[in-house]
Formats: sequence, C-alpha cells, structure tokens
Amino acid sequence: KETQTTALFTKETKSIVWGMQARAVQGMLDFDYVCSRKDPSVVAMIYPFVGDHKQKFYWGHKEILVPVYKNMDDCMKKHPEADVLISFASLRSAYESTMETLNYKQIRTIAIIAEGIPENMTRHMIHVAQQKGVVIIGPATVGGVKPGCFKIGNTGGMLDNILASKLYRPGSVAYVSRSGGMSNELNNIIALNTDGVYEGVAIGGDRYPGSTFTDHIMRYQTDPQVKMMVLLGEVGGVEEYRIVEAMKDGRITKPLIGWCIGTCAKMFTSEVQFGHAGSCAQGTTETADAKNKALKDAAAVVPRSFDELGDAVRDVYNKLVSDGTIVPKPEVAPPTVPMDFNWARELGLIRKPASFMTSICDERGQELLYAGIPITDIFKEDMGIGGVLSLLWFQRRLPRYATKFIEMCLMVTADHGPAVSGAHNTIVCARAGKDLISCLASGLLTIGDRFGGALDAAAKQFSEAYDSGLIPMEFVNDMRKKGKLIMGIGHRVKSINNPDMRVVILKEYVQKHFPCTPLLTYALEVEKITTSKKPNLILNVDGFIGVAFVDLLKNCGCFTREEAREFVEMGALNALFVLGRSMGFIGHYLDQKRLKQGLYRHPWDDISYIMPDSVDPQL
Ligand code: Q5B
Repeated sequence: KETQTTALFTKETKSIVWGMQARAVQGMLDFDYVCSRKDPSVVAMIYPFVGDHKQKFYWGHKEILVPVYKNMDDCMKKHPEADVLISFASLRSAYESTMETLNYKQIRTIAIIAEGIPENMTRHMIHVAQQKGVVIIGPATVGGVKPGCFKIGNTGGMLDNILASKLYRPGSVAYVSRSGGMSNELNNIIALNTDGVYEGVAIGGDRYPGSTFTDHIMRYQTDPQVKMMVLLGEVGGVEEYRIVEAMKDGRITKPLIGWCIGTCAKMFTSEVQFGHAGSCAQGTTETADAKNKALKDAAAVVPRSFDELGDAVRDVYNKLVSDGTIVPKPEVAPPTVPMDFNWARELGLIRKPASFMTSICDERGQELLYAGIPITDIFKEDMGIGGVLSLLWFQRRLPRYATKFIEMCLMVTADHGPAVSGAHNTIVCARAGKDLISCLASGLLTIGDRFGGALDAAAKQFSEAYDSGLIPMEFVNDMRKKGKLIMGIGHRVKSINNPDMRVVILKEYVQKHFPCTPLLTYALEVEKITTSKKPNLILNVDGFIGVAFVDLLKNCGCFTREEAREFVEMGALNALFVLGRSMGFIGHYLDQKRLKQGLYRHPWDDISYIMPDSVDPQL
C-alpha cells in the first residue's frame, strides 16, 4: 500500500530528536544556519535516562539552549509546533518509542535510524503509521535532506561536504536511494552535474522500509519544483518494479534516471548478501541487472554502469535547461558557520597554547602511563609503591635502594598512636560524626613545623649550615643566638635513653645502602651536642628523613644539585610524612567508627580556666 505523502519538510519544519545525539543535532543546526533558516529546526530532545535539562548548542556564532525532556508526553505538549521526530533510539528501544510517538497526532514524519529492528516489529510500526497517515523514513537509514529547508540527523555528512554539495539551497533534482552512504554520493554527483539536489531520501536498507521508493518518487512527481528524479535502487526486493509500473501507466512523467547497484553479484558463484538486510536477490527478477533492464524498458534513463550515472544525470539536466524547463538560479553564497574547534585542530588549521601542562601521568592512550612508563611494566618490574612514588613525584626511575627507602619512610611514619596531635584531631572529628575525608583532612591539617611537618625545614637548615661550612657546634650556637629551634631535633617522648626505633631502623638501612651520607653524618654530630644538653633533643624521625633524603637526592646520580634543592623547596619531603601518616589517620577514623565512639567533650578538670581578675570599671 502506498502512503500518500505531500511535502515532508519546509523551511519552517520543527523537529524533536529522540536520543542524546549532540553531534547530529549540532550538524542539523549548522545546516539550518547555512540554509539561512530563521530558526533552528530542532526544538527539543527526548532522553529518558536523565531528568529534564537543557543542552548547549551553537547557532552560528551564538550559543543556544535546547531543552531535553525525560518524558515524551512533556516534550510533545511543550512543543506542539514539531511535526518531525528523528529517532536515534537503539534497535532495542526504537519499536517502543516509535509506537509511543505514533500516539501524538502532531508528528507527521518519523525518521528511524536504528538498524536491526526485528522485521515483525518494523511491519507492525509501518502498519500503524500508515493507518495514521504518518510517514516513516527508515529504519536503518541516515535519513534525508531537503536543501535550504531541513536535514535529518547526520545526512550529508560534515559541513564541508554539505557546502561542497551545495545542500544549503535547493536545486531541481530529487532522488531516492536505499543506502544512506550512497545518498551522500548522490548529493555529490548531482551537485557536480546539475543545479543541485531539491530533496533526497534514503529509505533504508531493511527488507521492509517504512516508506518506499514509490512513496517518495510520487511526492516528487507532484512537486512542481522537482524537474527530474534519480532512483538509486539495489539488488534484492521488487520495489523498483513499482516505479517501472508507474512509469508505464503514466503516473510518472518527469524524467527519471535509474540505476540499481549490485550488478557485480553475477560474478559470484553463489548467492550474495550485500550489506543491507534487504540486498539479496531472491530470484532472477530481484537482480540488479533485471531491474536495470526493466527501468530502461520503461523509458528511464539507465546508464551502462554506476560510473556513468553522473554523465546520464548531466545529459538529462542539460536537455531540461536547453528546453527551458529548468532555469538555473544565480548562486548566493551561504552564511559562514564557524568551524568546530576540535575539527579545525584535527585538520591542523589552528593551534592554541594549552592552559594546562602535565608531565607525570598520561591516561589518554591505550594504557595508563606513569612518567612515560606503562602501568603493565610497572607491575611486570615489580616497582612497588616506592617505584610509583618515584615516578609520580620525582619523574625518575630511582634505584631500588632508593625506592625501598621511600617505602620504609612511609612504613615508619604510618602511625604513632592516638596521642599525637594529628591522630587526636582525627579521632575527635570522627567522634563528632564526620565522614572519612573530613576526619582525614582534620588530621592532615594538624601537620606542621612542630608535628610531623619539620622534614623540609630540617633539610633546609642542616643543608644551609653544612654548605656554608659551619661546624656542628657553630650551627647549634648560631641557632640558639637567633632564638630559633633546630627543625628535626627534639621529641616529646623519645630520647637517647628511650631511642626511637623508627630512626634506628632507617639509620641502619641508610648507612648500609646509600652511596654516601654527608648531611646525615653532620646531623648526627649536631644531635650529639643537643642531646648533651637535654636527652630528648634527638634527631627525630622528621629530621632523620629530611637529612637522609637530601643525601639521597644529591648523591643517587638522578638529580642535579639544583633539582635536589628545588624538591626540598617544593615540600616533597613533608609529603612523605603526609602520605605515610594518612594511613594512620584513616586507621584511627575506622577504629573510632568500629568502636562506636560517641561525641567527645574534653573534661573540665583538664582545662585551666583563667579569667581576668576583675573587669576594668572604666570600660
Ligand atoms: N629545644 C618536638 O619539644 C618538640 C629544640 C630545642 C633547639 C630544638 C620540639 C620542637 C622542632 C620541630 C620538630 C617534629 C615540640 C617532631 C613529630 C612526629 C612524631 C610526634 C610524636 C610522630 C618537642 C625544651 C627545651 C627548651 C627548648 C629546647 C626543644 N626543641 N632547642 N632545637 N628543636 N622541635 N618537630 O619536648 O633552655 O629549656 O628553654 O619543636 O622537629 O612531630 O610521636 O609525638 O611520629 O607522630 O616540648 O614523632 O623539640 O621541648 O619545647 O619544652 O623545649 O629544649 O628551647 O630549652 P619539647 P620544649 P630551654 S617529631
């Protein structure tokens, strides 16, 4: 049954796009703009998986917002002016959403892009659409285009292609094809050989297309603007014979150039199924050769091969120009649409300095890279957390003794009980009901010069003293004179009588494995002097890691002296304590939650309340 159709699209056509197809929508809006349409052809989108919102698009240079609706009903009610629905629904949801669309009288044309919809469902959709007088284009199609008026989704390709095929203004030639890809080829052939395309529809490659060759050719026959028609059929099916009949019985009177692709099928020894579901000859009448012959017999212009299609189109066009049927119009340049930034960059037309620079990690490729090393190699080489840290923090593949030292630093600083200031704050915060990140942050924010954050300052003070040639005693005296504490010296509970085993472990390792330890030796001399004054003025864990790390940076052979200095300046050494102690703080947070500890309130008897003796009566 042929669907009675008139003009499907005009310069005022408004459509709704089903699916989050931002690129296709932008392509439609760019097409509208080069066609000098007054308004965008896409008024709304439907996307059931996200709530109602707006999507940003370009209208020429300007940014515009297109509403996106979760429910079709809301969308239809808000946009009664839309009479086309372009469905990018998947093959699983296309049937359901099309059936829902058919409930809305405002929609007169539905383009279904999905390929692979079960044939029984397609037939039912077509049946209901025909009853309601709705034209379906597709399934399994790119859609169609009416130059100067409207384009469905991705039809016509990118903007440069649309401009090259002059689809921004109408010509005199209307075509219908099955294939979307071949319709692009037709746009090009027609633009090269005539005054251009008036309208083109790709009905889709399924065995049961929603609208047929005949539906569209008959529309073109009745449209006075169409002066000649092109039919690009293909092997399989009998649709082309309906055109043959219409030509024979005089319903088609306009010149028609026809070609069925797939003539090469005869070169195969067995039956050939081409790309489309419907492109397989079920008998000799369905072969491309048979259909080409029938078209020719019915007085269609049929070239000898597809290669000669352009020549055939040009010959017919020239005749129509010379007999006055077609009067070519003067060309008017279309408005310029700014090129999409990403596309321009891909073409190498523009360059822009990046706002961000990064040199430690690259996740863009097939595999994640840490400082250029693929993550699989990091595991293959068993680089461990010390290796990862050396890549991400120092951009170096440090020697094994160094990465092991980093791991030891993280291990010894991981925790030092609930009484230290950072852990205490984490615990208080956890007991106030806060979340993990807040509690961790509260602990981390406590790290500073006095608690856990003396590594960098110790490294700097000791290095400066050592590099300026001060002997340890001069350094200690100098600091006392200045009234400054030596960073990395002193501990609240550890002393020479109660040595800090963390420092003992690290010292043994460093003295055994590091190539040389001049700064550590210097710091140990300083410790001898300070502990002779007070036994708790030991080289503490912060101080030890600080000076040992300077020895590592300066003597491992991986850094220049300036790089070594810069890492200390940047705070890389305190970072070791921060990272290590984060493990402990998280542990304390989890511990408090596990122990179901309630809100902490400090006892009054542990607070000295010191009020001013009396309030000054003058005040
Ligand atoms: N005096 C750490 O002080 C502490 C002196 C000094 C010269 C010094 C203090 C200090 C520098 C910063 C530092 C990291 C506050 C410590 C850490 C991680 C931890 C923590 C844990 C963990 C301890 C008594 C007398 C006074 C002072 C003099 C003290 N320090 N002189 N240079 N550095 N150090 N921080 O015991 O004549 O009597 O007036 O600030 O390295 O945070 O476990 O707890 O893993 O979590 O309270 O290990 O040393 O000593 O202030 O009462 O001073 O010694 O001038 O002399 P104390 P104070 P005087 S590791």
